[in-house]
Amino acid sequence: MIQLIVWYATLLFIILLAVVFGWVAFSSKKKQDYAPIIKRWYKARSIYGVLLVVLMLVVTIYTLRELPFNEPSHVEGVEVIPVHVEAFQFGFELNMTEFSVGDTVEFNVTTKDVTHGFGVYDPDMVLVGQTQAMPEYTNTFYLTFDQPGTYQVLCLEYCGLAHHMMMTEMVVK
Ligand SMILES: [Cu+2]
Repeated sequence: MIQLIVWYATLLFIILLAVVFGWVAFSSKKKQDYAPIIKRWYKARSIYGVLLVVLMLVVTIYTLRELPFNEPSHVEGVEVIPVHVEAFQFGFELNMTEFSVGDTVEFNVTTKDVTHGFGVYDPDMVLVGQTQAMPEYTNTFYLTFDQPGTYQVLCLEYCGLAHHMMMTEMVVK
């Protein structure tokens, strides 16, 4: 619901911007005494502007073509273990914290209060997966545990005075 409202609001503002831009461009053609002197620089600026628009369009389309980024990213057909994660100031509630090597887990992450991060670190303290914990949203990501040991979960979003103490553990056997 909220996404739909945001989407329509964005669309509305894009149209508004385009209308204002068009109106300014349309009403800026009055002749002035020094027009011939700067005419060719206006031309250069136009070419530069068009080049910029084309470049930005290409970059935008190229970088947005894979949206949404939270599409399932596990191998099709692999059985996943759904785990519910609820972040809060200042900790995490997981309905399951013990797994086996080779398990593919589907973390469904949300928060009770403010926005938090959910970052999973392997036993060598290398970040192996993360997502944002957002109020009223559930963000999903998939992780396959490929080595045994104790995995740390740290909050990756500054969320208050005790943010640095916000962590929990998962054990993989
Ligand atoms: Cu936090």
